[in-house]
Amino acid sequence: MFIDEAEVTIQGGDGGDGKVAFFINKKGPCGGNGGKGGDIYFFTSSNVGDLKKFVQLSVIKAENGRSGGANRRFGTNGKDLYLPVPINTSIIDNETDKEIILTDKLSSVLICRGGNGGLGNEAFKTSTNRTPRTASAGQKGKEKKISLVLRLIADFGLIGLPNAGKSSLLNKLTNANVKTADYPFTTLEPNLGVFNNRVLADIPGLINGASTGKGLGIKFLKHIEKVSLLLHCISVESTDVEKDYNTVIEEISKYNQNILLKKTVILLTKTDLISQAVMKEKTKILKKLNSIILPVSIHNRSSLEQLKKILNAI
Ligand SMILES: Nc1nc2c(ncn2[C@@H]2O[C@H](COP(=O)(O)OP(=O)(O)OP(=O)(O)O)[C@@H](O)[C@H]2O)c(=O)[nH]1
Ligand SMILES: [Mg+2]
Repeated sequence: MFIDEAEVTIQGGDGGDGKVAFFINKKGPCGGNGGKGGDIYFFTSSNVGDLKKFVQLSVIKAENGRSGGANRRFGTNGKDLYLPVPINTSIIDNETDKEIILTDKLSSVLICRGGNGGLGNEAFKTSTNRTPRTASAGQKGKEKKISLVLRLIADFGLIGLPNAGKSSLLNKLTNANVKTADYPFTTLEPNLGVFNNRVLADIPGLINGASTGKGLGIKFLKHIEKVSLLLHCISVESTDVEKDYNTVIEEISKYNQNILLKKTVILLTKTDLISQAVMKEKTKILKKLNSIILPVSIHNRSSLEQLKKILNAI
């Protein structure tokens, strides 16, 4: 299953304790400091497709620093932990709500610090206390509860009601081969395909009430937040194309109004099922809602070529 959200507790490594020790002959203190606990970094990797790994692990901890030793031996530092996530993963601190998005520009970031090592007794030596029996304990590593949210990196996003023909278009335009079928909610998870080196995302259909969790809800809308073009699919089978359009727009606006500022093409889909006259009538209605309307059918090659032209021009 494709996992695009995860919650996890991360812990920096604990610092190692300082050591109490004395030179055998010379009597003076020689306890070394403890090593620093490992830090936790996140970095982006194109080899990681989703956040599955983080759902399986509820706590991730970096290595602890080692304790200091006698003869001024410092404890080894705990190894830093580098955790790979897909590009465009947001890391949200659940306590402060602070969010960092790991894009391809910000590729690695320190999220959780390990604790400092404690001081060995040599560090406590003063002119008045030449044989201190004190050492300090290593600091605990920081602990954070974080949410990871993956926002897929797509250039184009297919949206629309269930059964509008979104996945069929994805298959026709790209190398994808996803399931399409004559019933709503065939697509349960986002699908991606590549068209001329750019990524087209197909997300599950939205219905009235999606913003309150109806159908599959609006949780997949995060994946189209970054697209540069929306392809809003409306089937010619609809008896009220304007209503279909408004249903989808309303649900999106309840999630994030900024998505609606994106350049949009309305695709009037499955045009092979109706006459030219009916198609013109429906196109006219949609013209009032958006400047670009393109009638398409997966069985009409020239309509698909026109769509490709539009994508290439973005
Ligand atoms: N005649 C005709 N049928 C089409 C066309 N495009 C899609 N269909 C059919 O319409 C049905 C729904 O297509 P899908 O691509 O699964 O629709 P979807 O929008 O992805 O649906 P959900 O995943 O449920 O949201 C399938 O039976 C397709 O074969 C088209 O251009 N012409
Ligand atoms: Mg689909």
